[in-house]
Amino acid sequence: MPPSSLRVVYAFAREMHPKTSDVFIQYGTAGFRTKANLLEHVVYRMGLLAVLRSRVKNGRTIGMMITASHNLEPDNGVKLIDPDGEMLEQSWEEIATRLANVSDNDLESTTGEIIKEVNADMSLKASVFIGMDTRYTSPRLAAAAVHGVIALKGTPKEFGIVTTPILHYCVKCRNDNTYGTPTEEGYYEKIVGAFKSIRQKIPVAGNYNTRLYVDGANGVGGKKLNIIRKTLGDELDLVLFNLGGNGGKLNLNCGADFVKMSQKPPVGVEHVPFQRVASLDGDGDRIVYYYLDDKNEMQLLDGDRIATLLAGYIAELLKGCDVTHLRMGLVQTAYANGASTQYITQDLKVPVTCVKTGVKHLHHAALSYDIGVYFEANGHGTVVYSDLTKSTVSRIAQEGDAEQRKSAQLLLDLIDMTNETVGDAISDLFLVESVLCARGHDVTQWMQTYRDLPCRQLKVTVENRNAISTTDAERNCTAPESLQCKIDELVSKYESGRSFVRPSGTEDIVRVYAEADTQQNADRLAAEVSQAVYDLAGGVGDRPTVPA
Ligand code: G16
Repeated sequence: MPPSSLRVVYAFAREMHPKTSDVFIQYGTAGFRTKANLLEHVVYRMGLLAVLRSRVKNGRTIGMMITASHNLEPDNGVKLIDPDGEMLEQSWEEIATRLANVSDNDLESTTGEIIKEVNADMSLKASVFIGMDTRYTSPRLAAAAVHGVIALKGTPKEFGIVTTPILHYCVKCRNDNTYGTPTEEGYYEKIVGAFKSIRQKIPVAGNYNTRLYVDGANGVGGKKLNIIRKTLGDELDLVLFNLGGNGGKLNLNCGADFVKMSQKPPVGVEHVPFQRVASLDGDGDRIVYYYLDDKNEMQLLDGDRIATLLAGYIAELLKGCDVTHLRMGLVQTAYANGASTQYITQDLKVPVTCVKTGVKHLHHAALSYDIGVYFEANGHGTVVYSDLTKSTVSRIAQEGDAEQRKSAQLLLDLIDMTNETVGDAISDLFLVESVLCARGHDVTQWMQTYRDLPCRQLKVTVENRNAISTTDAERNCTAPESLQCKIDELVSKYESGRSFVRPSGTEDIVRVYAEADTQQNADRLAAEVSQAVYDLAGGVGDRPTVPA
């Protein structure tokens, strides 16, 4: 492609997707995310970038997902997906930010500079898969993405409304056909097929009950589960709520983020005591479970709890296979409840790595294990298996003795049921249901494995959230200067106290986390640390108050 053809990059920008705002936008925890009306030029430019990325990867397919995931309806965003179905390589985030922020007049020349810098061979074909969530602003942004791809002579393929993990899966399959078929139907066949296969081997037993309530967050995940529900027999009885009808708003007072952050059940679900409920987020990449007890109090089974459930069962199956040379590890972030980390290391005897927030960080750390289980407490996570693990387990499934073969075949089903590319609420739901069924456990038995330390998360609005810097997997604050000292002083007043702060990469706020021996103390500590953030980092609006 001669440099003169880059003129079309400017033409599309000027005529169809002009940059109408000077607000600086940064590639965050999971792509660009802000008010939908500030994003059209950004998404168009990411269409350009996706083509360059595809060419740098020798024409392998790249993904673009239009979504703001857990954020409320007025926001939107774009996540870029690399050829193996992972999040965009971090070294490209700076390039993405640069391209998103140049003026329309400089867009053509900046594109030319980036082509040289990344050494993109413009004569190669380029392929980009584009998906979107259910937001009313998504079709317009998806169209901008398509224009970006066309402007650099790439080939877009639109998947319409899909969950983020379905698009990750399709990208991976398009580039590696041993992983599956790159279609939504191919995804259902693999994940649901593996679930049906495992359920033929493990009949319902003990206290496990096949009924599962699901809060769909009024987003895409619930809609896809409604399709799956019709293909299920008596393996699982899905009762779906918050599917987007009856005026329900996306992620508003419902969904995984709401349930985890507010520690309250969602609206829109008809609760029955001790009934397991799974809550998804807006684009179907997170899941948490909960139930209401006989006092109508919510008991939360979050990402930490799912990670421990899966790791414990996988360890059991590995033992059944008589395999000792495969290393399993668990990856968490600073948000992991201290009690879960203690349970994993001391009871499960599985090593734990702590990394910065963002599945991109967890995913990479998990790849260093033969079996890497990674989950954020907010319910975002999956399991990755090395080639050695897959070949070892496949061999035992064929050649082992009867007991070994049984464990290996169950593990092969679990591997097939797992979307290894990214955290996936639907895949995780089937994994959890399989393990609970295999154990014959109800939610209370699942809950009994360890007792969470009471915790609280709060949000503080400040003038510039990037005034907060952190280190040590976000557990220590390095700026503003005096903030960490203040946090240490506050924490020292509480039994089992722990607290940290960090700027969100998806919302314009600072997140505050605190845990302590009682809920009252966790709530007080979180509020006191919030006040410190407000005072020392330029809080705006009302100063947070500390509960009496
Ligand atoms: C995204 C990321 C997650 C992260 C979450 C919150 O989730 O993929 O890894 O935990 O944002 O990030 P932050 O605390 O920086 O706002 P999602 O489900 O919103 O795409």
